[in-house]
Amino acid sequence: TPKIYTSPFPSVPLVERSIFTHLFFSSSDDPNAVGGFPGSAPAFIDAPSGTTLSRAQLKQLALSVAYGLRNNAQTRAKRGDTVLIYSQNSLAWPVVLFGSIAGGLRCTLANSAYNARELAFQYTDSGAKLIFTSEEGIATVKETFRELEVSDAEANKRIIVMGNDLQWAGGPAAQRHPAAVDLLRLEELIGKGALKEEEKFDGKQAHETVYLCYSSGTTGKPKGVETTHRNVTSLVDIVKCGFPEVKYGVDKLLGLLPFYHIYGAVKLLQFPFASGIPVIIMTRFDPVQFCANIERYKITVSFIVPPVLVVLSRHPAVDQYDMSSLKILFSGAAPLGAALSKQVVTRLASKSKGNTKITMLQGYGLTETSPTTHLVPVPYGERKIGSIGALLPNLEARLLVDGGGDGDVEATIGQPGELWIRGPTVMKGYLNNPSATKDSITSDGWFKTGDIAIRDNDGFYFIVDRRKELIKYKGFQVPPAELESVLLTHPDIADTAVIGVDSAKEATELPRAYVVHARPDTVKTEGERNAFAKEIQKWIQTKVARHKFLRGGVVVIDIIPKSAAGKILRRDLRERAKEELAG
Ligand code: 4UW
Repeated sequence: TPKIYTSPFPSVPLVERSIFTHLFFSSSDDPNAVGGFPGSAPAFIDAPSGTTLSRAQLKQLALSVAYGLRNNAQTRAKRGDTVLIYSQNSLAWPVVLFGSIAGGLRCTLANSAYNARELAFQYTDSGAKLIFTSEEGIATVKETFRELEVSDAEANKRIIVMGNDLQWAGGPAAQRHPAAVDLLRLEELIGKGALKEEEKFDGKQAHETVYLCYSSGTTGKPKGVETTHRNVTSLVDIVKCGFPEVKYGVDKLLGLLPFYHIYGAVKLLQFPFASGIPVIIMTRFDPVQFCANIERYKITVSFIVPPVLVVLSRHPAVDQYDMSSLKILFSGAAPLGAALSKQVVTRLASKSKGNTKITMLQGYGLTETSPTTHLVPVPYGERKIGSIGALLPNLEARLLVDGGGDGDVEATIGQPGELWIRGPTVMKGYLNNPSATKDSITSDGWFKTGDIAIRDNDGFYFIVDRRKELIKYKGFQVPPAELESVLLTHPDIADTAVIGVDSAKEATELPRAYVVHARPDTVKTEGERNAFAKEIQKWIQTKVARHKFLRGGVVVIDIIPKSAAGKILRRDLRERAKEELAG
């Protein structure tokens, strides 16, 4: 019989509603409340200008954008259509996201560093009709449509600019991109009417797909993850139990992680709103602005990734700003080293002569689990350093070791095994990909994470290894299969394999490519090999987004190690890389 672990937290009741209804309409709402908190309370704040959207304003704007998207002569969006959002963080983001979902649309969230090829893939694969883009993204979006052989006139009808101009929110004006003149702007969708329909399909919507974030899962290229309304409403409700000390009227969150990644989309745009907590939006991570905003807005909580801690452990800005308001730093998306974590806590405490007592916490999750499955509650911060925490309520977990022919067998306490998760936050599946879905979710609903974990006697989990081929650069997914297919388009590359190597200095993995030259006699000397490796490292920068650059190096080899079945032996390459980098 399988050993099924449950959560130490009591189960919470879950709802069958749309995300929009769940967040914006609470049964206890008096006329001045929005989602259980005063409508006048701040929801999102643009860090540089201080422009604030209250909860009531956001609700109004979302219903207005929903109406605009459905009724604008150019967009004419229909329920179930997909919109792609391609923008760095901004105050327009929550308006676009909640406006789209209020209107019954699906959203596919794209990395704002993507190039035209990467964007074209996601646009096509997700079946998107429209693209919301920041001013900065316009050129790439236009190039994307050219790549897809869509005429300029037609392309212009499919683009909506979510610009830096915040006049629609009572904020400052900003220069518009010259290429934006022909394009529809978010502002033009606002104020034409308000959608009243959302309640009509509310219950029915619960199990429909609402988000399509992309993840490579355990193998292969990025796939659209079908996240339903119920996945997200469940996540928002079950994750609250991990933050009983995060309170309305007291706490403020810094929103610096990208909203297009599931971690930001759910933990910054939805969970805080559901808890009545304002989020101060930063466009991107900048060490000085990070510290300055903590001082200026008296930030109490920040969700981060491990490389941010590296910066906080060293950067002089930490000494120049008052960061004593900060209570909780919450890390996820990549492994967090205990030493680094202690170093930052000690530095922040000593600089304020002990006034700053920060609790470093960790959470774990995947795009496929909407995302959080584990987190460390505050009282355990110090005792369980390095742990991803305890299983969240309403979820079940199993740990399985490869039984070697006997199928999968359960790991014993302290023994590493692959983590499987079952529960209401597990995705519906991969979009238009039944075989990948079948490989990752068993017939009785267990999702296989591809991560190797240990569970201790207290029910705390530790990630110790990864079974899947995925590489994580600073929390971003780098699917090796995608890089390999790009590398194979280079005329001088006959074969290749990409793996991740650890950089302790930057607290991240770095993608490293092994390449076989198409004409081996031209790379006989060490000098020739190095020159070719450098050339490839440069070349890839013209082909992929920044987080996929081959920062871990390029190595020319004679043959890629493969199994009899032709599978790349990545473990062998990882061992080899360790030796190369040590020597
Ligand atoms: N330690 C080691 C970790 C950890 C980790 C993730 O890009 P995705 O699909 O998704 C994410 C989600 C991160 C996240 C979600 C919710 C949350 O509360 C939180 O804590 C703050 C973080 O990154 O990548 C999923 C893969 O990323 C690795 C792991 O390999 C997983 O399969 N990963 N968190 N704490 N590894």
